[in-house]
Amino acid sequence: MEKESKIYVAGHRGLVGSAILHNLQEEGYNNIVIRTHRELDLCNQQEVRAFFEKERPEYVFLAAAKVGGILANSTYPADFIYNNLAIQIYAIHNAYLYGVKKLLFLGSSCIYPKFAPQPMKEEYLLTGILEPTNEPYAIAKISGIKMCQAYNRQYGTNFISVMPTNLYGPGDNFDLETSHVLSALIRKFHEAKLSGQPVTVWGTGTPRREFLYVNDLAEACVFLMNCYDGEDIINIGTGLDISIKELAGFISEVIGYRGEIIFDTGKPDGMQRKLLDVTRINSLGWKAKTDLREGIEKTYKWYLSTQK
Ligand code: GFB
Repeated sequence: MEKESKIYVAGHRGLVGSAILHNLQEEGYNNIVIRTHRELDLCNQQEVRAFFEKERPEYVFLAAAKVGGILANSTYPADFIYNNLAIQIYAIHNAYLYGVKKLLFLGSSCIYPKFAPQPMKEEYLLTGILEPTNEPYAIAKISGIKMCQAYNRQYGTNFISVMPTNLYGPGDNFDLETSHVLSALIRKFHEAKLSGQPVTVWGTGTPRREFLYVNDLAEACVFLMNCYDGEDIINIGTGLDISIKELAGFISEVIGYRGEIIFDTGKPDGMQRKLLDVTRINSLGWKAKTDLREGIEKTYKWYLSTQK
């Protein structure tokens, strides 16, 4: 990308899109196109086509998606599969029709099989059954990967796909029903510290997850847009995981909560372990920078700033 290249960041108000937009601006890219949901409904075929016809972006970061934690995925499976498929189909097809030079599609680590060996290598895609709590979302994301590869093969486009691990950071969703674990626990521990009530953590606490600070992901996406042209998907993570119980301990320390922690085993655990093998991106020359404690502190600080 040149500093003056026309770059469309789809989903710039979301956790990932806003971090990518911020990174591009910091790096001096000065011809960025954005649209709010009200200005452009990415699930509307005509609107998406008209947008690409008018703006003709050279580069596209496809960070728009319907996302949520384990409960949201199990409660709204239709919304997850419909919205994600629709966004991908129209954006990827119009990127081809209107000559986009390169598109970066954001997938998810939940595309890998439920029982995949850990850490999960890129080649484990489609080698086993998926985790049922997020199968519709995973199927949509796998379709996005396959669409990028199919367009590259048939039409010679340059559409790459990246698979981020579980993300967190400023701008995350803190709604207790729909959020992911890290932001949910920040809110729960913060509120429990104020109320003196115990904290309820879902599941057994034994599942292990890898957490990547969203600004690191944004940096990796801009890095790959500039230096990776390939058919293969690329994992983006830290290569380190911790149990949900350890995460709860970590967050309680940062927040200064010393009360009781209850594990609600009536809630699903989801995948027992979900750790990405990051050999491929590391060998391209990128590594995650932000350690978990520092990332939690920054995210908590941001959360507190929204409470005033
Ligand atoms: O973050 P999370 O919802 O995503 O849950 P997944 C991770 C683990 O934390 C699960 C536990 O074992 C949860 O049961 N957990 C404990 C909690 N307390 C809480 C809480 O208060 N809220 C939440 N949300 N979890 C999602 C997928 O799976 O990960 C998506 O459903 C997506 O498709 C995303 O891929 C990255 O890692 O289980």
